[in-house]
Amino acid sequence: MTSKQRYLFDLNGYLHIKNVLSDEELREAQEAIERCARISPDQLPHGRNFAFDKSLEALTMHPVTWPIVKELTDDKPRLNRGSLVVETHEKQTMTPFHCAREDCGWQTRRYEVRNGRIFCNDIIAFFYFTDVYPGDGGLLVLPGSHKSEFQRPDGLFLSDLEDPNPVLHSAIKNITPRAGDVIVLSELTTHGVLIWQPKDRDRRFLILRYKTQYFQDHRGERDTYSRELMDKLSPETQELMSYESYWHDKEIVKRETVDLS
Ligand SMILES: O=C(O)CCC(=O)C(=O)O
Repeated sequence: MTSKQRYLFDLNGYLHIKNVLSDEELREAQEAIERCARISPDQLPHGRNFAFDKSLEALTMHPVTWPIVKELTDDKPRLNRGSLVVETHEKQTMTPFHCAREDCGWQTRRYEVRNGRIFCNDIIAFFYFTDVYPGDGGLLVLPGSHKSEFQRPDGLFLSDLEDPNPVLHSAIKNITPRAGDVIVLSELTTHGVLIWQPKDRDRRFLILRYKTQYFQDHRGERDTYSRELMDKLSPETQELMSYESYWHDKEIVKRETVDLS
């Protein structure tokens, strides 16, 4: 994690990193998601996810995000899930503001700074494959809310979830990544999603969810990938997804960059 990234992540609770993907990485991922989007999600045992193609699986340890994932988890990362999203204007309601502290209890999530490094036990990386422009809708964040000490009053910021053009409170920021950009967000940072406006374009991105390797956040069926899916993954990804003890050092973590075998 660079000192600039560390400063901005600590300040805002998220990072918007531009042009993370090379032209080739972006093209391969876009082709994969296009193939995946042609299959109905109910025909895929776990819906649309990162295991669909190696180009998507490789993003779990992308050279730009890998040092960030390692630092934030204090070198004890575990990939929990990876879902592909294809969102169109047909979704008529916004995703309300939420964060893991509000959803799961303040005791469950941590954001700390120790020895000049940031620790956070629940983070998300959004890899974008299509462009988002101001006015399109999409991701909203409340910068700085990862450090909030007070319960957010009910309905603060937005109450009508079906309003396609709500007036945003000045504390809220609409993030507009372009294809190839990545957003890294602490799950402690309050966020929501505006209704997608364009009728001729959709919003395509990959959600990668990381926790610490000893953090149990099992939500039943939703968090369990089949043996068949796990067997398809490269050994490096299987290691990234494994639960381990507090003391165990994963082999992949010792590497600055990880190529899938
Ligand atoms: O759709 C998005 O941009 C964000 C999804 C979201 O809120 C989440 O994964 O927690």
